[in-house]
Amino acid sequence: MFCFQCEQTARGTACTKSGVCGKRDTTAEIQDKFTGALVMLAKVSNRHPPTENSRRIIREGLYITGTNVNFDDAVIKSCIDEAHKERIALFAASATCDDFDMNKVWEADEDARSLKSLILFGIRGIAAYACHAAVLGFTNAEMDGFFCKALEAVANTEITMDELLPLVMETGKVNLLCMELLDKANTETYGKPTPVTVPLTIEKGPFIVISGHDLRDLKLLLEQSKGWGVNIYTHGEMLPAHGYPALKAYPQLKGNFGTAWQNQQKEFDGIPGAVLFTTNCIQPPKDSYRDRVFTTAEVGFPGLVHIDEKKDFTAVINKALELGGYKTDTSMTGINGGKTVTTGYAHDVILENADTIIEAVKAGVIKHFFLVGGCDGAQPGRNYYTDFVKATPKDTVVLTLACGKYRFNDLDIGSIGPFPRIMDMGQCNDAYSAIKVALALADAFKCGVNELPLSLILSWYEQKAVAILLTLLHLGIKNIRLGPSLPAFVSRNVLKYLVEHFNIRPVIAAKKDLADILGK
Ligand code: SF4
Ligand code: SF3
Repeated sequence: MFCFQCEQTARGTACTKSGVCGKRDTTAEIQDKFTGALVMLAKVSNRHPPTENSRRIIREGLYITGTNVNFDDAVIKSCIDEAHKERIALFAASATCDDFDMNKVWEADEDARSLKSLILFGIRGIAAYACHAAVLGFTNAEMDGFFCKALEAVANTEITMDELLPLVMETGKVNLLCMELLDKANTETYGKPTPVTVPLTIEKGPFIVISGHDLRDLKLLLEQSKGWGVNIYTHGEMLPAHGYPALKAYPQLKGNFGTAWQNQQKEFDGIPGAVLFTTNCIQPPKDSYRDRVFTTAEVGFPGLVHIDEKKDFTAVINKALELGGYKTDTSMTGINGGKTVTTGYAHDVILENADTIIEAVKAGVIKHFFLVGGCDGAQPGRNYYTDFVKATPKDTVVLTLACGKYRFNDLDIGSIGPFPRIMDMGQCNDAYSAIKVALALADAFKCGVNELPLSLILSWYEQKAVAILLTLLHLGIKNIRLGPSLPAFVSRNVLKYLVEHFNIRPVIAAKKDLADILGK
C-alpha cells in the first residue's frame, strides 16, 4: 500500500504497511483501485454526456476514499462494480478498457506527484461538502465537471508542471464554490445560525451521540426520535448544528458529547448510549462499544450496522433505549475543564454587527483577529493551538471553526463588548463564513485581506483541510501558519513555490509566533 494523504501518515512520509488511521493494506489497495475506476469513469464523462448517476458515483467515490471515512472492503468493491457499470452505460466500447493504475501517480517524479496529490486530495475534500449539499438537493454541474477534469489530469502521465499548477489553484476556486453551495443548502434548509451556549453535561436516561458533518442525518434522527424519551447529543463536527433554528427547535437535542474525533476510543469506551457516524472521522471501534456504533451515508466499518439511504434510524433508537443511558446526570467537561461551549457565530451574525466591529477596530478596542481553525488530531504538538489561544491578548478576537477548536473552545477568555473573544463560526466548511467576514472587513477598510489585522493559524489533518487551504491560496491570502506539521505530499520544490508566492510557514512555538505576528 501507499498512502500519505493525511497529517498522521507514518514517519511523516507515507503509510506503506498499514495505516496509522487503522486502514489495512487491503483497504488502501482497494481504495486505489476504486480511484483508478473513477478516473476511467471521469475520462468517459469528459467525452460523453454524464448522467446524474455518474456525477453522484464520482462525488461519493471521491469522498469515500478520504481519511477515516470507510474501512469496509466489501462496500468499496461494490462501488468499483457500480463505477464500471456506469462507465459502460455511458460508452459501451469502454467495456474493454482497464482502470487507471494509481501506482503511476505514487511512483511519478516527486514534484508531479506532489501537485497531483494536492489536486486529488483537494477534490476528495470538496466532494465531501458536495455530498452534504447534494442530499439537500443542491448540486452544481461546474463542480461535478471539475471533478472529472481533475481526475483525468491526475492520471495524465504527460501533463507538465505548468499545466498542473493552475489546476491546483482551480481546485481551491471550486472548493469556494462548493462551500458557498453548502452554506446556501444549510441556511435555506435549517435557517441562519445564531449564537448558542451548548452544555457538555449528559442528562440521565437513554441517549444517542451523533457525529460527523451531515445536518440532514441529524434532522432525520431528531424527527424519528420524537416522543421516545431518547436525548440526542452532538459530537465532533456536529456541534455547530445547535446554532441552526430548525435543528435547535427539537427539545431532545440537549448538548454536546466529548471532544474531537481522535479522543473517541477513550470517550466512547463503555458508553451507555448509541453512536451514529454520519461522516468522518470514524476510528476503528473498540470492543467495549462496537455493538452500539452505527454508520450511515459514505461512512463504513466492517461489522458495524450501516443505515442505508432509506434512513430508518429505528435500530439506533432501540439501541439507545436498550442501553438506558447514565443513571444520573453526568457532568462532562472540555479539555480545559469548561462545562459549556458556544457556537453559531456564522457570517450573518458577524456581518449584522459589522458596524460595531469596524468601530471597535477603529477605536483600537479590537487590535487583531486570529482565525485559529482546522482539524484536530492525535499529535501532542497540537497543544500549540491551546497555548496560542490562551496567550492571545485581551484586545484580540479568536475566530474558529472545524474540530480543532476543541483544543480551546471550553476556555473562558472573556469578551469584547457584546462578543465573546472566542467565536465559533461552525464546521470546517464554514471556512466560507470566515472568508465572507474577511472580505467584508477588507471592503470596509478599503484594503486587501492581507493588509487586515487578521492572521490565520491553521491546523490540518485530512483532505477537507487541503481543499480549504487551496481556497485560501486561490484568494491570494498570504502568511498562513500551518501545523502541526506540513503535508508529506508537498515536495521541497512545491513548498518553495508556496513560500515564495504565499509566504506560507509552519507553526513553531505559540508565544514566539504570537509575538512575531503582533510585532512584539
Ligand atoms: Fe496513513 Fe493517513 Fe493514509 Fe490512513 S489516511 S493510511 S493514516 S496517510
Ligand atoms: Fe475534523 Fe475529521 Fe478535519 Fe471537518 S472531523 S474537520 S479532522
